[in-house]
Amino acid sequence: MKKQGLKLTRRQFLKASAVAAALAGAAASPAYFIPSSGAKEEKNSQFKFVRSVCSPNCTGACGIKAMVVDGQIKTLFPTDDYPEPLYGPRGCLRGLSYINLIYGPDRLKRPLIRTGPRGSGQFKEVSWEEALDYTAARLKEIASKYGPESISFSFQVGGTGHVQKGAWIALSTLAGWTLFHPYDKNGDLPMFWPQTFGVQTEELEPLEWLNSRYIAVFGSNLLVTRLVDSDLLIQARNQGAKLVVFDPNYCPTAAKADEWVSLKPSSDAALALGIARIIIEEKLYDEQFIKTFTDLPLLVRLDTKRRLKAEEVKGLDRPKDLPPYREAFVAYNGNFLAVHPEDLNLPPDVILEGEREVELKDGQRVKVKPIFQLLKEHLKTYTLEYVEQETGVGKEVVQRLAREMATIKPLHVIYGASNYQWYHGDLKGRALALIPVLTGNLGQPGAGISTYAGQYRIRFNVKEWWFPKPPRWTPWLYFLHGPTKTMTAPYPQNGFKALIFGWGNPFDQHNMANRLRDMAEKGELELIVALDYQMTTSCRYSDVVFPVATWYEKIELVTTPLHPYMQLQQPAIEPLFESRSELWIAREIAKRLNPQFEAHFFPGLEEKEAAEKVIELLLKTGGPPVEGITIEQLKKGPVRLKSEVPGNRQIPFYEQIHFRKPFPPLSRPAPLEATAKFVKSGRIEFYREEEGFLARGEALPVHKPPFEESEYALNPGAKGKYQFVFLTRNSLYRVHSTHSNNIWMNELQDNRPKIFLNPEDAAPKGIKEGDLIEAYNDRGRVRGWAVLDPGLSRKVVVFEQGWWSRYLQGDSYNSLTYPFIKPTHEIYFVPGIWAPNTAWNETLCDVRKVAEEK
Ligand SMILES: Nc1nc2c(c(=O)[nH]1)N[C@H]1C(S)=C(S)[C@@H](COP(=O)(O)OP(=O)(O)OC[C@H]3O[C@@H](n4cnc5c(=O)[nH]c(N)nc54)[C@H](O)[C@@H]3O)O[C@H]1N2
Ligand SMILES: Nc1nc2c(c(=O)[nH]1)N[C@H]1C(S)=C(S)[C@@H](COP(=O)(O)OP(=O)(O)OC[C@H]3O[C@@H](n4cnc5c(=O)[nH]c(N)nc54)[C@H](O)[C@@H]3O)O[C@H]1N2
Ligand code: SF4
Ligand SMILES: [Mo]
Repeated sequence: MKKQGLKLTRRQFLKASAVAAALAGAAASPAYFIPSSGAKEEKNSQFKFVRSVCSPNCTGACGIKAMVVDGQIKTLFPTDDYPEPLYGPRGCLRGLSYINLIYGPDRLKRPLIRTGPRGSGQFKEVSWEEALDYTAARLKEIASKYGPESISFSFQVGGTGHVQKGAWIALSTLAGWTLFHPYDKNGDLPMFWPQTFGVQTEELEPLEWLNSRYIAVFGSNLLVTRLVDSDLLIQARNQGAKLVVFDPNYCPTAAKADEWVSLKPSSDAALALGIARIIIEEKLYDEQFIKTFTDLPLLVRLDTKRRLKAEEVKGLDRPKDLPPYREAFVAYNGNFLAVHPEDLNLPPDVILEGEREVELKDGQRVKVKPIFQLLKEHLKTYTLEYVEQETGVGKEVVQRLAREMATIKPLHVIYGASNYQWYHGDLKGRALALIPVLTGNLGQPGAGISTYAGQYRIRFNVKEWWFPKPPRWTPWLYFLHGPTKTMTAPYPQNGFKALIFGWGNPFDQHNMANRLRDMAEKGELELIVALDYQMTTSCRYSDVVFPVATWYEKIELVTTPLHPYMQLQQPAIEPLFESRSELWIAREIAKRLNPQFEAHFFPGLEEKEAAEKVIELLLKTGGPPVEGITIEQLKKGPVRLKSEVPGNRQIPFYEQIHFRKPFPPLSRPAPLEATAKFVKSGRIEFYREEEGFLARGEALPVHKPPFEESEYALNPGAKGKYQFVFLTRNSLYRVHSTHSNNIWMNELQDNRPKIFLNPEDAAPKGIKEGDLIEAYNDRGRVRGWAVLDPGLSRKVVVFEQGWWSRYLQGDSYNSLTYPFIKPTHEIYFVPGIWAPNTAWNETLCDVRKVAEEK
């Protein structure tokens, strides 16, 4: 096994040089389809540049120009045509070497049907007719046996694929299949957002970083994961903003900061609550701001721990005009006042502190306190001593940072994905949100809290194309874990029997505890269908593989949360071999399932024309953000989406803060009714009174150490046995598993997966730099070559996620992880907005040296 791994490495090197030579025009490698001659030599050739967009699951969404000669892409260039030049030039080495994937040896050529066991990679090539007929017949059979909801469709990040992904979402709704939302599946859903602000996620656009004076980054490696925009972070710093990075590890972003604060893994909530205590005790908070925009003045009954409602109080009533998702609570300014949830103007003399007694309608008298008072009492625990003990950050440092953050404005808090991909990631976020909110840093240029993860965001109305029928969603974690007693999402009566996936590689990226492989190998899933352009690990586990067109071979409409532009992917070349667009494949399946379904997909039109029709439809029905945008404009270059902020800037909660609109703003595609119930008071809420929160002592943000409610609860034996955190951060050389097989990227990494650990942890285990080692636990293992990094936190093992299993001798790095479900994530269910979020880093392991076969 190990020997093979090394041989593969050597082959990779040979291939790398062959292809580098081929690209230089010297020789052609049989495995690659790239043309052999360079552009200059082709005197009579057809030569053009086509502007398109790089669209992996990376928030860059970089405009890329393809140089095409005689129908073949020779080079990909970064673009520099953004109306705001600071957003350009865009493009990184991954995106620019995508050519290695388009023409690479893993490129799928023709539809495939499996012949060997699942995972064996044994397939026969078939015609489209055969593949489509076979798939449709199997789908019909499964739907009639178990119900259509037992068929599931998993896609990725809607924002980069309104047209093609939309086609499969639409087909799923027409056929009655279950959809998995990518955002919680990826672990990218920061659950503190709906819990505190009632929204899916909000973030400042990077141009706003230049307006900040203080940027506090909690576990977000922007220099790697927001590479093309990270120059703006450096520019902000050069203009005088203070950049502080809180990270257990000395990451590249920490290296560029004014200050790196090393804290223990998953201790951010203790730190944030310690800072909040100082802000409150030293009266550094913005009193008017918190009275207007937060729930802190609202009263809580000490007997029930619930907020006091106007209709309970003698002499007060629920206002007549309230929508059902709103609630009028009570505040006190000498009198008890009903607080209208849609009117943010409270009298300025409302009282934030103290305890009172109130008479209820039934004559009962109960004690009440403002949430601010409860918070102040609660924070007393977070003394400098306690914070130092929990986080490892010195008392003086905490005190100084708290005062800086409270007084230097605008303050921007960035809370990264690896940091909330923990079981208590929501608590950390609720605690961190206190810092900008207490200090009134919200809704202003350069101020706020942002998360920057994934491509989840739907920025305009997509209903007409995506949802011809109401969709049926279930969180992905239930697919792996099975239903729970506390779940509020629908679950198919007969379980899941089929999985169709596209735009993702779930068998590497999501097969937590090898559950997905088990489901495939044991036949629990009767049908697995893949849509991809290359033979990934997941395709190998599939029964049918549909070869699709790459980003440079089809039309697509793209937006990203990271910059506010809408862009077009425009085809530079014809789809290679027999690959087709997903829209075409969806239409062919639709036709075979039920001829009436086909009508939704512009039958009779060529795939490109149909895609353009879809874009016209989306622009026509997309609502205010896309008003006036035309496809002709988009063909020329990026167009800024509209918003109610001056200059159409992306400044979260601008309308709430400046026009006093109630919270929350809309989180598309969910209607307001679905999300407004998260913050019934119409305000930012730090107090949660649902039973699930009360029962766990999480009514207010609290610090809880990792593993107690997850790993140790599941497997008490893990305590003591596994003492290392298995941290799977993102790699510079890949976008998740995309570019895992890009020979240029792999050459830059010595073709070797790495496991990083602190030299002091390595020494007692006899591990030296470059040794082959493995991280393991009761569920699985992953191997890599040791890198001893003194900048890493002690008792942490870092593995950069995304390697295909074939580079790991068949193991999956995700075999160590487990689909823990936090019950507070199940209190409501709104797909991708309030749903159980995956917590990759809530994983313990040990590490050991393994013998390397020569
Ligand atoms: N190059 C590249 N860029 C990408 C991606 C990619 O795969 N490759 N993926 C994109 C996507 S979809 C996502 S979701 C984002 C994710 O991007 P990020 O949010 O930047 O996530 P990570 O790189 O996983 O981790 C960021 C940092 O969190 C730190 N960290 C881990 N645990 C803790 C903790 O408990 N406390 C603190 N304070 N820090 C902690 C880690 O040490 C690491 O330095 O990146 C996007 N950009
Ligand atoms: N342990 C651990 N696991 C993780 C993470 C972690 O930090 N730790 N990170 C998680 C996160 S944040 C994310 S976002 C996920 C990402 O995981 P995935 O969403 O699975 O992302 P990729 O691995 O990049 O897979 C994308 C696949 O889509 C294919 N593809 C690209 N373009 C197209 C197209 O136009 N059409 C079709 N049909 N296919 C296309 C690519 O070839 C590739 O195989 O991974 C998650 N998994
Ligand atoms: S991989 Fe991401 S950052 Fe790189 S070019 Fe593509 S979209 Fe841009
Ligand atoms: Mo992500």
